[in-house]
Amino acid sequence: MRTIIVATQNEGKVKEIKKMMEDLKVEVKTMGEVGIDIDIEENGKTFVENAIIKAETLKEYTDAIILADDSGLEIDYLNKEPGVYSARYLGKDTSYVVKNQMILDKLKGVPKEKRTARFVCAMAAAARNLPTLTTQGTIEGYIGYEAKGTNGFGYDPIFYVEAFNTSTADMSSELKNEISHRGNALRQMKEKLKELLEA
Ligand code: ITT
Repeated sequence: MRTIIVATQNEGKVKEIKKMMEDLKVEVKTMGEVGIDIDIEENGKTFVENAIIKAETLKEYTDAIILADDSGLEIDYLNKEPGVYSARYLGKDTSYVVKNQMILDKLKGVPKEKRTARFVCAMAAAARNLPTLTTQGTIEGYIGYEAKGTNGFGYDPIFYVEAFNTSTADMSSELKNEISHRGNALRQMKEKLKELLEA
């Protein structure tokens, strides 16, 4: 059975990705589980560039397929910030309770129609002697007026989806995976990987 290593240090991403890969006939491992501990400089200008940097750097350390995720939140009122800097925005070690409150403060008094935002997720799958595959998914929403919900991670408590009138932190993991940027990117990647694994 082929092994896929999920190339992320972010536990929130690991949880979501592992759950969505349960139906693939592959062994899914984290970097921690296979003893790879490398800090990669994400100096790309786009989500896709960064996902490729992560996957292609790590493929040199293993015979397995590396699956990397680079994602983030674009807030239109803040000129699409934090974007590719989402993990580092307002300080890498600042808690998300504080970061989310700081964003709510920046958008104080801004009407709903100007609070539009989206999560973007780029995925790259790379392995030695194979062409690198990439996909991208997005989910449109808006920055709410208060943090809500305890599921998910990162900016989920302030990212609201119109159709559900609540935040992605206030949704079950099943629902979030069904509609999210990551779910969308991973479903496309699974299709591409299936072709590759069956070839
Ligand atoms: P790795 O590079 O190790 O994967 P990271 O957290 O540094 O972990 P990114 O550079 O891709 O990953 O930054 C993504 C950030 O965007 C993440 O830390 C969150 O703050 C935010 N983010 C991405 N997807 C999210 C989601 O589904 N829900 C909430 N926040 C999300």
